[in-house]
Amino acid sequence: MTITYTTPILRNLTCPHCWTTIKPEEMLFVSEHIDLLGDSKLGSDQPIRFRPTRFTVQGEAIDAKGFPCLRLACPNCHLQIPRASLEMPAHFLSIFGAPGSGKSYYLASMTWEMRRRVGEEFRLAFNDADPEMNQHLNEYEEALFVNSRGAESIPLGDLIRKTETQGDLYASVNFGNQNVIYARPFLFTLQPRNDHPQAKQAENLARVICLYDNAGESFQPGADTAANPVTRHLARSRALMFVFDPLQDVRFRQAASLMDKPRVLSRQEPVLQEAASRVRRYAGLSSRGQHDRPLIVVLTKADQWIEPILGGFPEGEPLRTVVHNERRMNGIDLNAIEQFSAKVREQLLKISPEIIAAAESFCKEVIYIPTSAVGSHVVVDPETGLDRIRPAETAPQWVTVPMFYALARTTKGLVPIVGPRRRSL
Ligand SMILES: Nc1nc2c(ncn2[C@@H]2O[C@H](COP(=O)(O)OP(=O)(O)O)[C@@H](O)[C@H]2O)c(=O)[nH]1
Ligand SMILES: [Mg+2]
Ligand SMILES: [Zn+2]
Repeated sequence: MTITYTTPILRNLTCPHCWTTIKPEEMLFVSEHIDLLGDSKLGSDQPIRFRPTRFTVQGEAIDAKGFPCLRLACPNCHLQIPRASLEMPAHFLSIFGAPGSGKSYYLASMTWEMRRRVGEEFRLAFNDADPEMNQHLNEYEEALFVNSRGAESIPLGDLIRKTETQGDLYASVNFGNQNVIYARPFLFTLQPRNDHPQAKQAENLARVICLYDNAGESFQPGADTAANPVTRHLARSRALMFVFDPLQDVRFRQAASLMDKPRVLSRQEPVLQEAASRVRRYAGLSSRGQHDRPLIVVLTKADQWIEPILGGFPEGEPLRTVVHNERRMNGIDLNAIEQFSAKVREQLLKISPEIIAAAESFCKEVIYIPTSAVGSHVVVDPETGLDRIRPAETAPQWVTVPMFYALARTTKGLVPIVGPRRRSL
């Protein structure tokens, strides 16, 4: 008997953990009965993965102890794959940057804002593909935005714990003679709602968005190996997001008069150069070849530097109202984003030109977008010099702009674009 699914399924899918191409009929199921622990690849505490031979009338697989099973797993790495991956193609987006540059805060803030806003503003549905798999990100979002200590002033750095190179964000798979560590993706479904202008095309436009939050250390030279392919998603990504923290650059701190704050300084262009060399290697480009996917340089922590450097964010977000079926919705104004990017680039060129050189020799198209994951209510503790915030006052700035820019450039029809349309990549 073959597996029957109720909704249309893809002919092939890509595992978001190990990137193997899988046919739906090759998928494994995850046992549900409590006695069926001890998977050959994942270890003694994980339920056994199996290829089903018996099904319930509803099409659920039946495990060796007679329990119905719904959870799916990859036949190669045995890691869990959400059911939505059978119905919607994967859309990979990588986020990378130096340690402490603000990747985890950015990611949490961006997904929180996406959940809150895309429904009414863009008539899209953005949901966890599998809440269990996104648990860590959900915890980050809660810590930043629905913290039970909302009214208390908390050191900013205490809200989200540092991303570990080992542990919960990574999965270890035993392939007999080799253990391989994979970065766990965060997976979301993004699909047009019934009132979206392209609702009829919903089946073709829907995507499983796969986001990766790597520990910065994984981007240090030599940290990606066959046993530790934690950054291979870069070459699969439709758009790359390089998180650049201006506060780690001493010249930026000088220019923004932030010299008296406690500081972690680091050079960040080596991360970008390392990412470029890995992408070239995985994508088979020559050592000087340019990648043809958009590179979005996300400048984080703008709450601290945007006033002195750029005089603040532009008035309003780069969105414009469009009318569909007599109701207003938002379209994305690519020109406004590109104009502001040109302003940012101009300053960056004066202050840290090597970031621009590294970015622009890597990708043909580079865009620079400042963001703040927490907004402008950050206050400096006069005793310690550390930033503090009341979680109830967090108000992200421009965090969805990089994501909408990426979606507008890499998908067709999901987000309305106002102004001249460009080739999608
Ligand atoms: N002022 C300010 N600080 C931030 C912001 N985002 C992150 N940070 C600080 O930067 C630190 C490192 O951020 P994190 O996201 O953990 O960095 P990662 O190592 O790149 O994941 C945090 O502990 C925060 O203190 C922001 O938007 N504004
Ligand atoms: Mg992190
Ligand atoms: Zn896999």
